[in-house]
Amino acid sequence: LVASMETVEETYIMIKPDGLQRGLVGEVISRFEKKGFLLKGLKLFQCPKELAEEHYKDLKSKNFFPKLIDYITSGPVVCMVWEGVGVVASARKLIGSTNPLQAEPGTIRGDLAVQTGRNVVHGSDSPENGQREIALWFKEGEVCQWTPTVGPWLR
Ligand code: RTP
Repeated sequence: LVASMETVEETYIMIKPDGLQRGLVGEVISRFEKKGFLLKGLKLFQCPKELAEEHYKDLKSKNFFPKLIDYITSGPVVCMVWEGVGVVASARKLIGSTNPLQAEPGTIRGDLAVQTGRNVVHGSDSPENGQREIALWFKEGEVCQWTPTVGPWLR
């Protein structure tokens, strides 16, 4: 096997309240599984306002910030940690553009969403933010370190 040039990374992926309520949890998880990434953390969670504000702190000055916080805290979200070679950028590609109308068909948002303010899923935008967000959403011990026994085909 030729080893990949990319490094193994972790990213924080979150199914937003609309994704959960529309019954898209299996669909979203399935896309990451089929791609070949490794699920290391998974939980259903009602996000407190303070955590949503911390998560999206870089967007605090935006006019849509209050609406965004209301949206993210409107019901439970599904929090996930996915590991893999180049997973941060690849997950962003699988998710598609922020505005679902501009997202390519074949992406999660391109296939499953219409509105920017209801765009189903979040993915970290850098490995550094991935680590920051994992630490924010998961407690110590909630993220599993494990290796599948099927072989190193995708890693
Ligand atoms: P995310 O962080 O959720 O993965 O989204 P993103 O990087 O694609 O987009 P970002 O610019 O970081 O915005 C975060 C989320 O805020 C909502 N948003 N609403 N004009 C608007 O009403 C507006 N713009 C952004 C979206 O839910 C977006 O995913």
